[in-house]
Amino acid sequence: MHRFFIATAFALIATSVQAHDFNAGSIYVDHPMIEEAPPNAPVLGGYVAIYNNGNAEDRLVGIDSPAAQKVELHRSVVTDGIARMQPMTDGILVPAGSSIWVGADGSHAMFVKPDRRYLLGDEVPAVLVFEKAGRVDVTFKVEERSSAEGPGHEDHTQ
Ligand SMILES: [Cu+2]
Repeated sequence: MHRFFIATAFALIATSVQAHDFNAGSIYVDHPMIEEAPPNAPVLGGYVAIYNNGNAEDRLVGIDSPAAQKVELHRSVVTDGIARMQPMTDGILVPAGSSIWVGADGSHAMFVKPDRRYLLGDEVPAVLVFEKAGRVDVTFKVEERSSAEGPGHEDHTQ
């Protein structure tokens, strides 16, 4: 009994210290982060790794955040030598038993008109909306620009 309590307490502590991954059924969300932006930046770029451990595909259809006027899924594409951002209106498919990174191939979550400036270490609340898994509460942590390298870097393995 006592040992169980201690183990539980440790688990709670570990969860609250790291608090950088989120579970919802077969969907596992790792390390949502936003790149630190200069003052008065009209938009913030968000990135996140999503794993689907189930045997049915799911789809990230949108992101809500009380900290921004709206959040759009974008992909940066270069046409005729000009970089443009295209809305990903169909969302992003997360195949069964697979993972995606919002950040790959120019994709990103664009937080439009943030309600204030967010600094390194700040947390930005958001809800990832999935077709099947539904609404998953997460927090995007504000990090330095250089850390948007995708899953597998530094602390992802811990
Ligand atoms: Cu964008």
